Amino acid sequence: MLIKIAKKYDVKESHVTDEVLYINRRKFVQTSVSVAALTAIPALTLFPRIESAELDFKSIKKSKYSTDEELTPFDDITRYNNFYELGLKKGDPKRNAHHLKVKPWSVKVEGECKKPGEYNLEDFILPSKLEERIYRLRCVEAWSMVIPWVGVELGAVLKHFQPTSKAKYVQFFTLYDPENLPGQRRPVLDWPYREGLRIDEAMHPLCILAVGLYGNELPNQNGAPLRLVVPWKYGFKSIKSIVSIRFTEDQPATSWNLAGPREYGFYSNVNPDVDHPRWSQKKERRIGEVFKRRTLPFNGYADQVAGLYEGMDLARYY
Ligand SMILES: Nc1nc2c(c(=O)[nH]1)N[C@H]1C(S)=C(S)[C@@H](COP(=O)(O)O)O[C@H]1N2
Ligand SMILES: [Mo]
Repeated sequence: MLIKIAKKYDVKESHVTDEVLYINRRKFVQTSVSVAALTAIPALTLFPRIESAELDFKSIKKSKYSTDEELTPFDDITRYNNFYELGLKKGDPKRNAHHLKVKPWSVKVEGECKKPGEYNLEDFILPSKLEERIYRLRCVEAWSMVIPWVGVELGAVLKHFQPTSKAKYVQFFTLYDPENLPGQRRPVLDWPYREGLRIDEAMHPLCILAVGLYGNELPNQNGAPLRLVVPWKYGFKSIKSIVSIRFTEDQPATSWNLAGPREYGFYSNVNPDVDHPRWSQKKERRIGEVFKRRTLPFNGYADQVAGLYEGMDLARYY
């Protein structure tokens, strides 16, 4: 029997991406619940301030790790999103952005570390450390963008919490708030959304915790007030709206791996040689462009990160 729920957020199957459709079909079976341009803008002050934490954005440094590729326009970055807590269609997160309450916000730090506790953003996001990092983001759905993030190096933040020698991995969780977040009222994924990295991946200087983009605070739909950005992995590793960080000895569970273990591994490095079981990863469409481009190993960051995986069979550890 099919039961209709949450009518307001019902989606037609034709509106959702292949991958969600497929995952959802399995969920139907399991639960018997029907689920159904501007160019780069120079004047940063054009953008409305979106209130989150009280962070000072006055002195953002440029990073040597930035790409010099053409930026994806602000409008595309903020209205073409994946944030299933706010809906499954690409336009839903912007439309539902107001359902995410980002004030007040704190982050719980737990597990294998010497400084666990409940922190405010201001406790570990130091304004003097804020950098602009222009990174490619490559979604597993084979589209990509170039995004000017504002953030701090993840490794520096993690060191602040003093991980012990048992901390081999770090896991991140998005907030769980089904009363406010429409997407969490359905079993699309195992909520809350969670992700993880091996500790040496997390400590790599390319990993950042982003608090802004285009020189201003993060819009809610992009994961305000705090999100991970791991540029050499598929977009889904870059978990949004983080409320907890847990250091673990064992490899932690990740939402997409739980949802489809054959399709989404723990590592999820951008790898044109390992197809997703249902589509190729050889090419990608840069949002705003007509012709597809070749996808580069590690999303073009191979020189910096390939060493992390020396001796590993990346077809097995996908
Ligand atoms: N909490 C949470 N984080 C998430 C997601 C999500 O659905 N929920 N989607 C992921 C996916 S699939 C991608 S491609 C990126 C998209 O980031 P953007 O919308 O800022 O471009 O966020 C990732 N982080
Ligand atoms: Mo994605």
